[in-house]
Amino acid sequence: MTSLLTPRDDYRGSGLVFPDGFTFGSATASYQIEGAAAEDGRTPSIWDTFSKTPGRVWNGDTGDVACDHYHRVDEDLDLMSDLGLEAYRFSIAWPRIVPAASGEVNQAGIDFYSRLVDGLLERGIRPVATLYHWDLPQYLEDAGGWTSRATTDAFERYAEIMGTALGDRVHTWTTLNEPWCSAYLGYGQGGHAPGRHEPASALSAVHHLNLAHGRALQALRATSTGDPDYSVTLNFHVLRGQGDGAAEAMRRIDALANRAFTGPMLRGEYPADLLEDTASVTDWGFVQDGDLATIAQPIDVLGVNYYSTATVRLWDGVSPKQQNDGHKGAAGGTAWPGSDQLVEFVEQPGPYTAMGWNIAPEGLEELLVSLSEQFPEQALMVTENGAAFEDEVAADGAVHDVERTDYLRRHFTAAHRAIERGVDLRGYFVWSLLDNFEWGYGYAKRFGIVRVDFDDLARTVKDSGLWYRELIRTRTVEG
Ligand code: IFM
Repeated sequence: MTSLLTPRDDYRGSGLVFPDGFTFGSATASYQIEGAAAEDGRTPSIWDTFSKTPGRVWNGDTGDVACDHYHRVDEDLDLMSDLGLEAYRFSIAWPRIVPAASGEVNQAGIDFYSRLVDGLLERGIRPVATLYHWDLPQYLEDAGGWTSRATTDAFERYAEIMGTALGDRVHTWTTLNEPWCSAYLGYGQGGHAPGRHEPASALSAVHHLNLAHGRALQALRATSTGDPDYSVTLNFHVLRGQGDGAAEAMRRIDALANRAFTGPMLRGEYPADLLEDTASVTDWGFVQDGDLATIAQPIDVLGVNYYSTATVRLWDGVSPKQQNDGHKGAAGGTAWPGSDQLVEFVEQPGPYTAMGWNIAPEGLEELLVSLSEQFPEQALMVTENGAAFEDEVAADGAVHDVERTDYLRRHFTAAHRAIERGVDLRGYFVWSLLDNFEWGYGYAKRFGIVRVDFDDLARTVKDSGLWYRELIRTRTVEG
């Protein structure tokens, strides 16, 4: 079939130069790469428990060893340097820092991240540290997890500890990564740790994560002696609608998935339509006086994670459902109670990545422009974008991941177009530096620009990594 796309629609830009000051980085997360799960005082997180529960993670995979980054940190730092990364976004494993309910601080955990930060700075790479990328200490989940307000007390204290330990050197602090996943996948849909199926708990988790974000920002600001930037990373739903009621379906999911976080964090209020839509699930009685002011701390940069779009339609709860993609469908999805009708996530046109997610670079441009219109004063940073594909190792040992390079090229083109349209976009972090533990998919899905052989843990820079190195060197997107 002849393509109807014009070269501009194709998003395969060439000769696009990124402005000076634009930061090129790559990202990982603690549980996905570190391993050393029971070493140097670390205790289990909810992901250790979840991955060891039969049937929860593909193939029974766990993060016990992962990429063994904990022991190979120097090699990985050299790899980042060889790629020319200007910044590295990593997360800190809370159960390495405060391993027990007693609250005692584990110096070995702090030392590990301190060494990582120093190693980055020695190589001229800016450290971008996330406090929470889903590895909640199990002892906190046992006491209620994110449904308990006490978890926000513990998070504030953890933020104080990290601000004191690293706040002289970290370039950017990020409080939370994708609280949407923590709340809705963890407590509502159950596909992520701790695996609970409780709609009211999911909304209470939304609020406590928002509150934890605000309290952590206060604690980080009070303890950091350097001049860091402060941020949070959200994964936005870029929505398309289908059928009668498309606009209503999109409005509902936008409220649940996007505005439930941007409302309190950036405007100091929960959207009225969100409260109405969810009235049959909760009365939001867990929101206390003063919480919204605490949550709405200023941030220097808003982290944006983007992979694909999502298509929704109203569903009567009776007729056969269309495909409901596990990742995208869980924000409200077919199981979400509300008014008289549910919202269903439906199949989208391809092409797809190995995750089954549609490749839609125009969604990234649209999202960045839309956020900059909604929050004109807010600088933005793409803190995650990338793709899983079925990589193969060629006879010469190389990984010719043409599809991933093409995906990245199209999304960098989208980011560049957003900048041309006036968006204050400060940088872009490719997900991920390394193939790693992809949550419920275990090691079956590879997102890295560096291959990890999970038998001998050897690292091989893929062709996409070489392409990215050239982009960073020249600051220019080429074919
Ligand atoms: O691997 C995850 C990451 O931990 C959070 N954002 C999405 C990525 C791909 O699924």
